[in-house]
Amino acid sequence: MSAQHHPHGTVPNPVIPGLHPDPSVCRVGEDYYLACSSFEYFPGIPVFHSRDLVHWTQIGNVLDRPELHLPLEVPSSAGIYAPTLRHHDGRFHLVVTNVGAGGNVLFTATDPAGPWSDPLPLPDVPGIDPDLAWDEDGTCWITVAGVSQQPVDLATGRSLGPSRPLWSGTVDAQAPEAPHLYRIGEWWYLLIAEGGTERGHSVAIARGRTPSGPFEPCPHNPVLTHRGTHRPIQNTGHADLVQAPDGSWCLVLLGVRPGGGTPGWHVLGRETFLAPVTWEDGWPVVGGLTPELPAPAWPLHPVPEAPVRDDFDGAGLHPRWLSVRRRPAELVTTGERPGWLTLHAAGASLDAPDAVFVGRRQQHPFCEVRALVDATAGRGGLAVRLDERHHYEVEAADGEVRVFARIGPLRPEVASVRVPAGPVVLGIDVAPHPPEDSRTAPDLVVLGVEQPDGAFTPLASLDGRYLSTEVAGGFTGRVIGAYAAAGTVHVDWFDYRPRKES
Ligand code: 6LW
Repeated sequence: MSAQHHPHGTVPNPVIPGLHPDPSVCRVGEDYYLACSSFEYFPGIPVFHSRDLVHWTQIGNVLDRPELHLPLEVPSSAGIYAPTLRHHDGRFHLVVTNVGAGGNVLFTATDPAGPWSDPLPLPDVPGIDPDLAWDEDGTCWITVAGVSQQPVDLATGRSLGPSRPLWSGTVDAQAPEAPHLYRIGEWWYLLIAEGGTERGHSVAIARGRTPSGPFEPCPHNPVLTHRGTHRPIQNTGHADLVQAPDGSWCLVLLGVRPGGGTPGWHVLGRETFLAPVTWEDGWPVVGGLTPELPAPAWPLHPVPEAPVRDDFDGAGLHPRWLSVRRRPAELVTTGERPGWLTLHAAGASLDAPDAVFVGRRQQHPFCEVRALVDATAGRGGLAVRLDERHHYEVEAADGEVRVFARIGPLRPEVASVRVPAGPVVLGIDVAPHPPEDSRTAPDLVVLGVEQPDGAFTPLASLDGRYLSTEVAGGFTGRVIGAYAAAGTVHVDWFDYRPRKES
């Protein structure tokens, strides 16, 4: 996703919009690489490349092999939490927690686009949010949420010493997590998140003379929080420090963009934002974290905008396409009907953990999705998914198009219409709710069908709050895609078009 220049010399923030939480970044010469959590979605752990920390291109996924998929019993929003990505001794190292399916593991690669190694289990490393840092004698220290630390042999995955508690944040703050350790100048800095990943989220830092402390906290902690403010970016935390191309410093971090009336609902998940950092008396000072960042002083390297249309004419799918607990390649194919994506239902609906669903993250507050769907041999269509209990779908089958809304325990059929036999263009518009509408929704999800003359016929306009993280719970955000609930469904093309209001 490229962040295009804005006429008055700013760049949009988030720099990686949509469900891209817990960003971890590393610099290798003039190149930057970043990885994010992916939970139940596969391929897992998306990897991005940038030359300027502003414009990012997804170059692959760490978890992209059939044998690495998640067991069906792993709940949504469990699975792959919070990686740390580092480059050391000529190799990329990534540690991550597979919650509910094995705990902490290490992957390595020479090329961050892949292939990545098999996972090396780290059985002695407890908890979540593992961080990697090496001291001068080459010892690797893994620090985890809580905050505790132990030396680990990365050849065997076994610990080389006991786990020891470190500085664990400011007094009484909940959930000290997302630790990252850095050697900068004469100090070792320990950066953490605290306050929980909701509206109380914050970033705090301490420093010491050794990688294990003792650490003195920064006198102006938290160095970043938006709690208690009206700022449009909320839940700011889970940060990673990185040196910019001009030698200055930045934070990448997660944040959300709530919409609607109180308490506010975020629907895109936790997104990756960028914030400038300066240093005063050996402590970081985080600059303005705003939706329009002043264009950085260093050269920018814009990247091509993602195409609106996926036409499935090629052999595989772009790395942005996701399925649940399994890779899309295990569920769909572009080779059965040339130029079409073919989905064979496995009898599971979107309510099931093994739904045949392939989608892409919603990355804009408002967007339009259209797809040409041939369900003459089955039943399926387009869906906006939060999890198995929160999704809206427009479904074609047997010359009929129907809209369903799954909200917690409820799954009413909301609308239906007869359509001519054969392929049909289904559509989902995520639109601002009209100001005169007192529903204070963050958005309206409008599901419908295109008539043969191209006119879009809305069948249902549903309140978007029920597909928000505040309602569904968990750690993800919306994914919009195609599914098959019965038989075989073919998709000729899939259009995702941002709406300018965003
Ligand atoms: C992650 C923790 C957090 O492990 O949420 O925002 C958890 N912070 O650090 C899942 O993303």
